[in-house]
Amino acid sequence: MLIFPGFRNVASADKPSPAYRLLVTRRILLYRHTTFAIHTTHRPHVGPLQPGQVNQTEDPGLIDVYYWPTPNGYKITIMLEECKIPYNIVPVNISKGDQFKPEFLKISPNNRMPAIVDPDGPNGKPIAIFESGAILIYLAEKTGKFLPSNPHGRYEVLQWLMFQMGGVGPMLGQAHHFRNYAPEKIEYAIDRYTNEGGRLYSVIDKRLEDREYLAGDYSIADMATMPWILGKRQGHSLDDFPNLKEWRERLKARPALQKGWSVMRDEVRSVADQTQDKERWEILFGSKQFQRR
Ligand SMILES: N[C@@H](CCC(=O)N[C@@H](CS)C(=O)NCC(=O)O)C(=O)O
Repeated sequence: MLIFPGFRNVASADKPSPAYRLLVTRRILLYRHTTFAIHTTHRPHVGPLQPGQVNQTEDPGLIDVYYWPTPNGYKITIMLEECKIPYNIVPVNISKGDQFKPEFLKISPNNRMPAIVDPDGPNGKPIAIFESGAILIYLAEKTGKFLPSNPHGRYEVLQWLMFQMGGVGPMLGQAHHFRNYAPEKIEYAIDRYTNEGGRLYSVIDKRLEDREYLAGDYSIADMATMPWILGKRQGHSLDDFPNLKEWRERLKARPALQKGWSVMRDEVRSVADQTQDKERWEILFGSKQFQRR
């Protein structure tokens, strides 16, 4: 049974056509009515493949992206669009608990998306990768793009990528949590993470005083950081960080970035992400999240 055959080759068009958007919406509706999307019949290869084992997806050559439209998910679709690599999207509805399915945990033991499975990994052997930073480095090395090969340039990019992975993502994630999702308003936590977010904004703002991108040319460090800069939602006005604001606008003007940043976004907002708030909260932040698996 193939539930998402139409998701393949997402990178083939510059802008999602109305037909594509309709297709995505239909797929998501279908998805909402299935108990399990990352199903073994469609994805029998979940987890590292053994040599000689065949990937039986409809497009066996394409990279599968286990994905939901969130800042960490966008990093990967942005990179794939920038590199013009076609890919399959495999939706992981984190509001409904798909991240806890045993098949997904084989790829991503931390029950977080994004993750990828590339049937054509190093030495032609399949590979599964979780953690967005690791995926970005993998794709950069696979394509030879957006990560310099000279050691100085490479470490410059990697340090800003790690700054995003260890600082910008987690701290602004906590700011979102305490500002938007915590059942009680805890002033100390809200201040702590909003202030830390502001401090990180100003580190980036200063860094961009005399350059266009975080590390040399446009790179995976910019792609990882940009989707996390959300201004008011994080308690800050971008007007207070003019270099950061300009950089964000510069990146937003890139058609590939726009496309990667919009994969499933509107469809999920308008159609699919209507899991009852209480159930969603339990899955993401309550007892469901903390069960031992
Ligand atoms: N460090 C991880 C973080 C990934 C992450 O936090 N993903 C969130 C969505 S943005 C997720 O899958 N959440 C599911 C859950 O909390 O159960 C990465 O960068 O890949």
